[in-house]
Amino acid sequence: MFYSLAETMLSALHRHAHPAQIVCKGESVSAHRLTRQVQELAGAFSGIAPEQRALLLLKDKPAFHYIFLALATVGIVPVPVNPRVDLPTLEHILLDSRAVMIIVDPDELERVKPALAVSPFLSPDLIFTDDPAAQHSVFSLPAATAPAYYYRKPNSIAFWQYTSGTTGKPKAVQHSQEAMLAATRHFAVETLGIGPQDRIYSVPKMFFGYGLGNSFFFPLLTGAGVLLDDAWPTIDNIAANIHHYRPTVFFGVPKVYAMLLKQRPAGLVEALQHVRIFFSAGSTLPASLYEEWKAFTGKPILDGIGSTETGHVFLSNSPASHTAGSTGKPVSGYQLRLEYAGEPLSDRLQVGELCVRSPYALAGYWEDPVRTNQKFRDGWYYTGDLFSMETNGTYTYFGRKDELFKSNGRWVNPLAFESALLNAVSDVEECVLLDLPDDENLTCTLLLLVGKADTRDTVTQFINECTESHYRPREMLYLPELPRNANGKLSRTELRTHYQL
Ligand code: 3SK
Repeated sequence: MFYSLAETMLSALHRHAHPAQIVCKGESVSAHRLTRQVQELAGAFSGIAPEQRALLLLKDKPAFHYIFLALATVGIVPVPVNPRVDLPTLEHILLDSRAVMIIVDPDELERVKPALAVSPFLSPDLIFTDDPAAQHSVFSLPAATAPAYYYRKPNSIAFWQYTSGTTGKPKAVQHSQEAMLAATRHFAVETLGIGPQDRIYSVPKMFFGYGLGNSFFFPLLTGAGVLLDDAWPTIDNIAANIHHYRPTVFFGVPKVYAMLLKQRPAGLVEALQHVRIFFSAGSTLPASLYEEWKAFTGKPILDGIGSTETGHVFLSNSPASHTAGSTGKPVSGYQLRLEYAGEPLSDRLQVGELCVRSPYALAGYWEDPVRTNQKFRDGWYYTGDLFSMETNGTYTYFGRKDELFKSNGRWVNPLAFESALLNAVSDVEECVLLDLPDDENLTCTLLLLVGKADTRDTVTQFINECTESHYRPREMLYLPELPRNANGKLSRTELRTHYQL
């Protein structure tokens, strides 16, 4: 069977005919206008040979939707990349993907030009911005022909994403045409119940897999409306967006919820009354944050975990079943198992590495057999995340496999320590237990904390009374905030290079 992802998405748009499919900067784009823009642009792209890659360095705005769908219509493979990407990473992505085309946000074009010159694959005629008034704008290309859909098999590659994981240069994940249709059906519709009645607002941006599902695939395929904000998120613009758009589904990361709780912008609780789903992913949601948010808004935050490799969220709480400190149950369509030392775990309460399998997920990284062999075996994706499964089938997170370390010859699980500390001392907002070499190259621990400085005594008391001696940090350091990467994630590797004992 041959088929087109773009055709499926455009027919869903036609079916729902949303009058305000996208809202951005106070303006609405109807499903009808979106379709027209896609078709005009696809006509302009139809002279370019299909199945080649086009990098999109675009902010969250309607042009992202037009361009992605127009490229998919004619069979060119869109590769969304953070518009603020640093130049060495962009050079790597250009060379690794052998992209022939790039469309760059006008604010970033001058900055990234030196990296573009490095690629022999990029065609100088195919370097564009999305600024309609600029000379090299995709929107001023002549629409040569009426576009024809480029039909391929459901498992043919539709788009790529780059993921850095915890180490190394970013590697490409190739997604099939059916991957995000399955993710939308199983996660957005069956788990969260998203439909045409909803208004979605995702703080994570579309260059990140989490945001791409939330703001591109889910609304267009389900008929829900979506708010796009081209500004980098701050608490002020998040609060203003909630106030003006009144979303019913809000996608965030734990840090966003923690900051909203801390700053409590005026009128926020009233504006949040329309939200029926608060969702969180990207990093684990502490039980204390779940409880505080529930006390603040009256509603829970549903925590889940996903990955670029699997398309989207594969383990999640749901509106019908949610517990503080739990990551929930497998999303339908995904098989999960826990493995320890190469064997599936039989005892449900033991901790093991979470492995995921789905008929739609990729089986390896583009041209990277070494890292493919590290992360994929027999169709299973090895997440590197440690979980236990409770007797009711829900999963609890226990940190990253590669974050366990030995101190005084005994294993330390930093995440278990951090969540116990956050639960025990409510004035600690965030904490990280880092393993660092001391002067004699022995592993010692440093505890980084965000919170009120006067928690020092309570924290010390908790550590002395509630933890074993090998968990005791050599030093404690209070910081205004913890440094995070562009996806809002903490990198312990980067933290280790910043701090010393
Ligand atoms: O949390 C993540 O890393 C993620 C990545 C891609 C898609 C969805 C999610 C939650």
